[in-house]
This record gives sequence, C-alpha cells and structure tokens, in this order.
Amino acid sequence: MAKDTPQTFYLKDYTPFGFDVESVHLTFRLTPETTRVLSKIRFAPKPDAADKTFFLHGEDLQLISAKIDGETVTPELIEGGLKCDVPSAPFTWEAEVEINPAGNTALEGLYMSNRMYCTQCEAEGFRKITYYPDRPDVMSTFTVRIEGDEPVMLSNGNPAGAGEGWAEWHDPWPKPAYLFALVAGDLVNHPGSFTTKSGKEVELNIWVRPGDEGKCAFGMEALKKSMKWDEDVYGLEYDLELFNIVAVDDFNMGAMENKGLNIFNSSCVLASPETSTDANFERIEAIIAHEYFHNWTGNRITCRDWFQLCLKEGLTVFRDAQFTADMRSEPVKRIDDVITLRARQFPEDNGPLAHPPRPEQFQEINNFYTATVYEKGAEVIGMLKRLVGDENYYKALKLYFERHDGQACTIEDWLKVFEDATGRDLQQFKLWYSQAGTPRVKVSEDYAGGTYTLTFEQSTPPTPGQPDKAPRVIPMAVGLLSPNGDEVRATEVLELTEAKQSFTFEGLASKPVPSILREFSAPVILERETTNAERAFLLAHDTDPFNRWEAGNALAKETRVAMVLDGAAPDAAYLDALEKLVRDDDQDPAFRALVLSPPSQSDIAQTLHERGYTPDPQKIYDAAETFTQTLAQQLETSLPRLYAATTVEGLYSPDAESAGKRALNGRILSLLTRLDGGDQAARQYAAADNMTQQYAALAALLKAEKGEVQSRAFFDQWQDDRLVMDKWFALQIACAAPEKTAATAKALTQHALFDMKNPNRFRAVFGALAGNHAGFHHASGEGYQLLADNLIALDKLNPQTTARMCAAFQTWKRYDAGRQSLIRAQLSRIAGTEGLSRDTNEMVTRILDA
Ligand code: 0A1
Ligand code: ZN
Repeated sequence: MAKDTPQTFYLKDYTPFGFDVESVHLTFRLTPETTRVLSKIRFAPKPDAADKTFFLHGEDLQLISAKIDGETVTPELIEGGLKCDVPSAPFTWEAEVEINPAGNTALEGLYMSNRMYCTQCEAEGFRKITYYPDRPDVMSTFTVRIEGDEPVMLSNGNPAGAGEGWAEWHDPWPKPAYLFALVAGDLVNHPGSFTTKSGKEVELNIWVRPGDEGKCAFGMEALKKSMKWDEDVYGLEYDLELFNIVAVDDFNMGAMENKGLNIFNSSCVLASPETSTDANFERIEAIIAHEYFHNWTGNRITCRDWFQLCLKEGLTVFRDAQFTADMRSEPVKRIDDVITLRARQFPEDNGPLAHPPRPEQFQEINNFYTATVYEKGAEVIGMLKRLVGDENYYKALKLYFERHDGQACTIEDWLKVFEDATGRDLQQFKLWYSQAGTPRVKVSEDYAGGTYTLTFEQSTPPTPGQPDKAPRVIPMAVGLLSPNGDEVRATEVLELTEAKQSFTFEGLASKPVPSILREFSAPVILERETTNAERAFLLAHDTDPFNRWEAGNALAKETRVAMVLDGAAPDAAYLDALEKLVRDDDQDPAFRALVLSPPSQSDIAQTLHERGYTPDPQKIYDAAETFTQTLAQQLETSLPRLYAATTVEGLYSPDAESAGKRALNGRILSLLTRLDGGDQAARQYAAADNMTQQYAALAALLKAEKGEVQSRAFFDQWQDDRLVMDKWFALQIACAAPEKTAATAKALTQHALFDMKNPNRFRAVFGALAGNHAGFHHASGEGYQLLADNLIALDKLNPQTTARMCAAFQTWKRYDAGRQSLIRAQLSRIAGTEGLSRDTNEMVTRILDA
C-alpha cells in the first residue's frame, strides 16, 4: 500500500473470521535479539462462513517454518500477514517465527524494558509475536511454555508446571489475543491473598524490579479493595487461582488488563509516601481498580471489533469512577472528572479530531484510545443509569453478564440488554454512540403567576464528516432554590428529546433560582444568560455540591474573560465569595481546594474562542497572574493562620481526608509564596517528609523563580528514581514563565537523564510543554518547533506515543493567523517526513484537515 493512500477500516465492513480457534499452544525460546516463537493452533472451518480465506495477521516476523497437520506448507506472505490453502476439515497449524524483542522500541508485541521481557498486545500487538487471527472476536484457550534463563517467567492464567529453564501456564478462559501476556526477568514479588465471596483462595502478587519491593503495599490494598467492591456492588467474583500485576518502566499507556497478568506502567502502581504525591496515590488506586474490573467488563465479555472499544472502556471507566466515589468523596470525584472531561475530551470533541464514542472508521486503532472513547463513553453510561434509575441499571447489568459471558459483543448487544431489562426504547439514546460533538443546550426561563418555565434548545456544531446532528436524549437534572436559599424543588431529571422543549413547575411563591445540570448529568455545554450575583448565590447556597463548585468555576471564568477582554480588575464580589469560602472551616477542605483552583488557561482560551474572540495566550496568562496576586493580597492577613490550620502533622497517610487537607494547604502555600518571597515554601521544602509536601513547596518556589537551590537538592536526592525524576523534568517546564518555557524544555532534552525511548520521560517533558499554555503558544513559535522536532525524532522509535502527543496541536484553529501559520508549518513538516508512521500520519492529516 502506497504511503499516501493508507488503508481505512470501516465498521460497516465487519465480517466474522471463517474459522474457530479451538486451542492455542505457544512456546517461547527467549533471547533478547532472536527469540523463537513456536505456535500450534487448532483451527476448525465454520461451515456457514461467508469468507473462507485463511488469513493470519503478522508484522515484523521472520517465518522459519509452517506446517499444516505436520506437513510443511509454503504460505503466501502478504502485506500485514499471510494466506494459505487449508483443509476443509479441522486442522493443526504450526509455525515457527523469529522476533527481536531488544530491537522493539515501539513497545508493542514482545519487547524489553530494563532487561525484562514483557508484552503489550492491545490493540494489534499480538501479530508482532506470531501469525494469528489478531482480532478480538476470535477467542481461544491458551497454553504457554516459556524457555529461558530468567528467574521469573509468567503468562496468563494458572501455573501448569515449571522446572530449570522453563515454565508453563494454562489459561482456561477463552480470550482474544490482545489479552495475551508474557513477562520474564529478574523480579521480586509483594504477595497477598484474597478469599472470594464463594470461599475460593486467590493468590495475589505485585512483581517489581529488586529495590522496588517497598512501593507495593498500597497497590496490593487497592487490589483487594477492588476485588471486594466488585463482589459487593456488581456481584462479580474473580475466576482464576492467581492474579499477577507486573510493573514495567517502559510502557506506552497506563496499564493493561491481560487476563490474570496485568501489566502496569510503573508510574501507575509503585507508591510510597516519600516518592508519590496524594494525586499519584489516588490515580494508582483508580487504575488498579480499572484493570481489575476489566476482568469482567472487557475480558469475560469482550468487544466484537475495535469500533466497539467503548463497550469495555466506557463501562470500565464508569465502574472505576463509582469505586473511587465510594472509597473517597463522591462530589469531589465528580468535580475532578468534569475538570478532566473539559480539559481533555471537550477540545477533542470540538476540534479536528472529533469522533463518536463508537467511531465508524479508522486507519490506526491505537489513535482511538481517546478521551472520547474512555471518558465520554463513561458519561454515556452515567446518562443511561440516570435515565433508567439505579435499580434498573443493576438489573440490566446482571442480564448483560448472564447473557453475554464468554462473548465478543457490540453496542447493540449492550443497549438491547437495557431495553429488555427495562422495556425502554433506546433508539434515540443510541445517537450518543454515533454522533460526535458536544451538544450546546441553551436555557431560557419565564415566571408568571406562580408558574416557572424552563425552555431548553439543543444543537450540536458540525464535526468532521457529520455536518448535521439529530436531537439527542439529554437527562437534565434540575433543582430549584428560593431566593432565601431553601430548596423548593428537589432534583428532578428532565428528559430532553427534542430540539426545543419546555418544562413547567407550578405553585411557586416567587421566582426561583434554578440549579441546572446538577451533578453534570450530561456531557453538554450549558448556555444561559445569568448574572454574577446569581452565580455567587449558587456558590453559597446550592444544595448540589457539583453545581456549587460549578457556580464558582463560572465566576472564575467570567472574571478572567472580563480581565482579558476589557482589562477589567478581578471581580470584587467573586474575591469576597472566595475569601468567605476559604475561611469556612465547615466546608470540606478538598472542596475548598477545588474552588480555589483556577480554571485552566486553555479553558479560558476555548471559552473566548466559543464566544467569537481570538484568544491571546499571553493576555490570558497575565490575567491569571493578576488574579492570583490580587487574591493573595486580599487574603494576606489570614493566609498564615490558614496555612497553619491546614498543615497535616504526623505520620503521612494517603487517605482522602488528609489528602484534601493537603490540597488546600498547597493552594494556600502557593498564594503565600506570592507575598513572602518563598520563605514558607523553603521551610516546608526543608521539613517535608513526604512527596506531596516536597512537591508543592518546589512548585511554589519554581513558579516564583526562587527554587534553584531546592531544584538542585531535589535532583541530588532523587536522581536514581526514574518516577521522581519525571516529576523534576515536568515541574520545571510547567512552572516556567511563558518566554522561558521552550528554552527550559529544550535544555532538559539535553540533560543526561533525558531518554527519548522512555515514554514517561518523553511525556514528562513534552506533556508539560504542551500543558504550559502561554509557554507552548508563545508568539516566537519555539514551543511548536521544539515539539515538532522531537515528534519527528520519536516517530522512528515509537509511533504510538508520537501520534498521541500530536494532539497538542489539535486546538490550533482557536488562535490568531500568525500562530496558525506557525503551527501549520510544523504540522506540514511532520506530515512530509520521509517514512512517517501510519499512526502519526493519520493524526497530523486529521489535524491539518480542520
Ligand atoms: N486497555 C487498557 C489501555 C491500553 C490500551 C492500549 C494499549 O496499547 C495500545 C495499552 C493499554 C486500559 O484501558 O487500561
Ligand atoms: Zn480500560
């Protein structure tokens, strides 16, 4: 296939594979550069198959030999795999291939990380291990023999024997190849155990490199809590004798749910008070839960094809969010998730990369592990649950597991279960899966003679390939407050189904203040003419904590927008409201920390763009600085007391309550640093015995350009810890002033510890660069150029991570003509690079086509 005409795959073209795979036996003879993989696979032709072609995927494989029923055959090697003539009755396929794990820098298939062998097969990495029908609807049992001199050699399922130089594994649960895993190396385990609700003992292990044993206890507890929670809430029990987790340093994503052998990016499992922040602890707990929950939603019930990815990912994200809400604080989790959704999914949904949660075409599936598939996919399930109610939701889920266990399913199967369990027609609801774009919901109100009317108008802007959209079902949670702050109508879910629709509330003594889209009941953009006075009222009185935060967030945005557009001073009423809240010790510290956290500068840029203005990143930065400085001055007299009151003394514990307090303390420290020149931050840095406080102090100092000494000390202390060093790289760039950001990042790419082959390190530097809004978008264009230079270099090694990082450019059409032409030049330069990967080519083409 020529480079300019990459192959596109379409949902509508789905055809089942023409053969059943009855069993798979694999033997690995491990050596770093010339590993041999021997496969013995039992195929049975399906009598009624429409397509009888025997095609096996294969990439970067050297075929040594192939046999059918013991007879040597010569398959036809073609682009992406092989074809072969096969018998019309069941037969045994045997192949021997050679692969090079040490040369595999793409980190897909079998590769080496720190002298350890490991695999990553989702989505289409198994085809780099051996010839196979590498598609999720082909499920089989796997028996694996590993030969090598590594002390620990693991695969999926239960152990089936081991001796000097070999180990065997058998996984009794039929699975698609993307869930295959193998790990071998010099590893040590942190053991644990769990007794399931039906009394089965499960052995648990977290495997790490020697030296990391001390960082596993938290992950092990998170795993046990997840196992218990899934039994209690969904009735789902674990189904093998053993559950292994392995930490690897070089990994493209967060973690992977391979059956019985989860593989984790070490940043998503290793935790200790000295090296991990509160945010790290919370994330680790959530990711361990996420991967564990996949055992049912993903593994026992998998996806028919990769277009259905949100079937497993949306549901599993939804489940892990429920888990975190239960383990910690429900409103805080919801607010955090909405902040993430707006920061990551909204720009995607409102730009050139917009796609539905179930895309209908792709060139490279790795480019569709997106915020839309994951986070919007989870939002869609949240809406479904709200529409059918909790009881019906769990009834439908029970039916889903009964009906589809062991199958590879579609979104249609999923929705049918809800229809059958509830009697509800979900035809219109299904549009959420096929339409891209964030709906805008315009709200207007009317009050006369005791009757209050809310009118909603929905519309969704055009997205690539979808100029027009039909109205969707939008669950709109609404409550009404009286002017004295009492709730006069408790939360009610209004179901929007039409382009324009009104709802009335009778018998109201006075015009109420509406609290709309409570708990962020749908992933939409609400447009409503309102006043800052009303927002301040809701910030003080709303009984829905999400909307209380939302009111503060809206105030923060409005004041920033006015500062940018009109050179206005920070809104005095808002500053007063913030001051009141921050001093109110009856309020949850985590909530106060969230209200005190400013909206991101990128969010302000998007808001300005939506309102028809061209955002100026430097002006947005200046407004943010002025606002924070003014707030610090307003709070000046109370800051030392607040700082002292929120300082958590004693032994560090990552629990939600202390973490919330530390989050507030960190916000206060950053304000204080603006007034005291960094004295308090320097004291905190010197005294800190945990990473949360050390990091918060260093961040405050670097932001004030007073952190040189501490930054050096931090380096000296942590230079041998890769994960902590990622923080050191990222923080310097995140805290740099706009005119110094690109130069800071560039200098760090020259540092001896910068390693392009390690995705965590690459993301630390370039994620921080792209995340420093005013720095990345500095008018010099240096940020754009630096990122493009490095994407071009990385593409040769690791296309997947390169392609994902291209998304930094997705918002380019927001900005002025000068910046647009600078970005276009860089995107065109990347697109024109000789030998560019399919992954990156697809991304830059889509972004440029905007
Ligand atoms: N399924 C994993 C995420 C994952 C996806 C793709 C990967 O490589 C392309 C790796 C991991 C999850 O949802 O956690
Ligand atoms: Zn997942």
